[in-house]
Amino acid sequence: MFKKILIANRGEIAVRVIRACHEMGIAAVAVYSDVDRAALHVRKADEAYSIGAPAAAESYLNIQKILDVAERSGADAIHPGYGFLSENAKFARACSDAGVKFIGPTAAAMDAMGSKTRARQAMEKAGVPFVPGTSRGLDSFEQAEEVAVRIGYPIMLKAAAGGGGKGMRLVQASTELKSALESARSEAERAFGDGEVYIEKALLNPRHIEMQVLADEHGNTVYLGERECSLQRRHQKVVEEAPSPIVDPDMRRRMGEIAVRVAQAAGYTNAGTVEFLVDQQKNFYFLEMNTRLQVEHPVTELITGLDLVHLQIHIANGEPLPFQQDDIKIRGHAIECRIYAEDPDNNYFPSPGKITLLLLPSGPGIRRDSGMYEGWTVPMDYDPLLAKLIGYGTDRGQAIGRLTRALNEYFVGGIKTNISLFRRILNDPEFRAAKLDTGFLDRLLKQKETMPDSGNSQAEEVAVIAAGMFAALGSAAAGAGERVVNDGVKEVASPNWKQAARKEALH
Ligand code: MV4
Repeated sequence: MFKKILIANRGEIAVRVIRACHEMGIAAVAVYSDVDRAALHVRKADEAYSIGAPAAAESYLNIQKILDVAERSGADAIHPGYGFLSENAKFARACSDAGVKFIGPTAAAMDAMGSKTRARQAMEKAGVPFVPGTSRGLDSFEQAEEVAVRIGYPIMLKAAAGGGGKGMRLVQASTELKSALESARSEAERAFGDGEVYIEKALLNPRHIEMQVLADEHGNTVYLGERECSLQRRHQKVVEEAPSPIVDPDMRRRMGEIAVRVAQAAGYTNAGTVEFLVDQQKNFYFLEMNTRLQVEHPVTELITGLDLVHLQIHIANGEPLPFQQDDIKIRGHAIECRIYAEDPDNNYFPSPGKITLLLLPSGPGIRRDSGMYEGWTVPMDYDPLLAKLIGYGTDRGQAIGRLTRALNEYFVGGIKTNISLFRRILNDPEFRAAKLDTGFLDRLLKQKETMPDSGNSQAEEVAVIAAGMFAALGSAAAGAGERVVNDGVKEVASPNWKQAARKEALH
C-alpha cells in the first residue's frame, strides 16, 4: 500500500481525501497557494508545501510544481480531487512518467471521454443509447441545416470539447441556426481552443441523472446507483440526491448496465460517473462521462455504505474490487446541499471574506464535508464552494426533515452564503413532491420570495417586528460578536451566539 499520498487540490475535497488517508494509515501531503497558507487542508495534512501565486495556472494547475512536491516529499501517489488537474490526461501521463501513481483512470481513458464527438462514436459502437444527432463535428452551415431538418427542431449545438454549458446553443428554428452556429463556434474556440461543434436533438426540461461506476484494474466494473442532479443554476449543481425519486429498481438496473458498458468501452478504471439526460417518458440517453470523483459522491456513499475514496486508493494500489454487483445494496435516501460563499440578495454573486462566527449543525443523519473554519478568510481566487451539508434518512421525507433541521442550526457569520436558498428549495411543494427537472431552480428563483406562513397583510407586521429586533440586537448582531483581545487578535465572545442565531432566524 502507498505510504504517502499528495493531494493536488484544496478546500473541502482535499480535507475529505486527507481523512481517508489517515483512516488507512497513509501520510497526507498538502499543497497550497499563497492565499491558502492558513487553509483547513493545510492544517489537517501531515506535510504541506507552497506552490506559489494564487492564480490556479501558477499553483493548483501547475503540473511541474506539483510533481516537484511529489518528489521532494517522497509521495508515491497523487489524488487530484475534482476540478483543477483531475481530468487532465497530460497530468495523468506526467504522473505515470514520473513513477507516481495517479489515483484515477488512465490518460488513455480520459482522452477517450475528453471529446464528446469521440465519446459518441465509441458509444455508438458499444450500443449505448444517446440523443439523436451527429457524432462528428459540423463542416459547414449547409450540413448543419440538413441535419437539423432531418432530426427536427428544436436542436442543441454543442462544443465537442465542451462542458458546463460553454459553446452550447439551443436553436428553436432554422432562422436562428446560422448565428447560433457562429457564436457557438467562436465561444468554443475561445474557451477550449477548439471550435468543433456538433448537433443533438434538444430534449425539453430533461432530468439530469448520473450513474456512479467503479472499475478495478482486473476488468471488474460495477455500478453504485444513480444520483438525481437536476437542480442546477447556470450549469452549477446546487442540490443532489440519491436515489433518484423517479428511478425504480428495473430502470436502475438498465441504466447501471449501460453505464458499465460505457466504462468498459472506454477501458475505464477507478471511480467515474456516466451522465444521462432523461426525458418526460423516462427514456434515458448517454450524455458524457466524468472521469473523476465528483463533488456529490457523498450521497452515493450514504446509500451504499461504501467509502469511495478508500476504494479509489485500493483500486489504484492494484487490488481487485472486494465485492460484486449483487453485493451492492441501496438503503435509505440522501440529499446534499452545496454551501457557496455567495450573496442571495445580489444575484448569487461570490462573497469572499472573513468568517467571524461559525455555528455547526450535527445530529442524526447529518454529514458535513467542509473546508472552512471560524476565523478563516475565504479567498476570492477559487470556486466559492465552502462546504457540503448532507442529510440521510430511511426515506426521502426523513432526509428532508433532518436536512431542514440541520440548515436551521447552521450559521456562517461575516460572509454571505446561499444557505437560505436551501430552506426555500426544501420547503417547496414541487420539490417535496419530487417534481424535479433542469428548469426547476430557474422557475423557483423567478418567483418572488414570499414570507413563509403569510402571503397576506401579516407580512407588513412581521417586517416591522423584524426591524425592531435588528435595532435591539444592535452592534453585536452587525459584528457577529467579535471582540478584540490582546495582540489585536479577535476572539468571539461566547454569549453572542444567541444573538447571532436570532439574527439569522430572522432571515
Ligand atoms: C442537453 C439538453 C437538452 N437536450 N442536450 C447542459 C450542460 C451539458 N452538460 C448538457 N446540457 C444540456 N444538454 C440535449 N440534447 C439540456 C441541457 C441542459 C442541462 C442539462 C443538465 C442539467 C442542467 C441543464 C440546464 C440546461 C440545459
